[in-house]
Amino acid sequence: MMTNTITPAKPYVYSYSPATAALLIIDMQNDFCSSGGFGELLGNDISATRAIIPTVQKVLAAARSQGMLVIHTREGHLPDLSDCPPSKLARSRKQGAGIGDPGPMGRILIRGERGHDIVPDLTPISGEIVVDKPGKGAFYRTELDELLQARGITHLIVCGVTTHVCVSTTVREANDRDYQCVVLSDGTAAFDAADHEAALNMIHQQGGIFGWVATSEAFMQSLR
Ligand code: TIU
Repeated sequence: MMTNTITPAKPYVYSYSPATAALLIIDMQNDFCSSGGFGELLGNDISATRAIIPTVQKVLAAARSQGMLVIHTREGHLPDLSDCPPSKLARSRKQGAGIGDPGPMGRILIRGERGHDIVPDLTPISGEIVVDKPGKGAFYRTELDELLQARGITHLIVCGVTTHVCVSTTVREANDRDYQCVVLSDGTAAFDAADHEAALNMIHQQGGIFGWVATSEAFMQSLR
């Protein structure tokens, strides 16, 4: 099997085979990247999450051109809120962005609403997988682990938002399940740059305690 290497990477070179790797794009949906979505209603400036869309688009095109498995995730809840933890619901309401309440993008953080859609530039195509998740992590109450195992996937190239919330939670969950993750530093974003930097440091510190960090360019170079 072909071995590709991403270098530079922190804490050191990342090796993977495209046949057993997947591009995992976390929550690049209107609720976190567009005006009027959940992220903005929570009180955040969404310019940083919007700004990575062209970079993720390039990474996605590179992965597609190599036939790499692509998985998109979306955070959201069922219309009847039966999958929303009461404390998450209560905190969202207290913050003025009540999950399920009407908003500029439809009902906030609800499956099927416009806010829940992946941004137009990154719309999934046929053959790509979309995992809908009620939590911050992509493994909790989803089929992600089973579908990765069924395809023999061992390595995850991770993009998306937000670095310190859903990206970090997912990478931590993946690490405990023995998936080797590399997070793309310019293919991920948080609303606040300090949170983004801190989250990346927490991934690659201590010899890669949760995984690796590299740039999108280094990843795309590894595919050539
Ligand atoms: N996708 C994701 O990260 N969900 C969040 O709620 N992120 C925040 O930073 N709030």
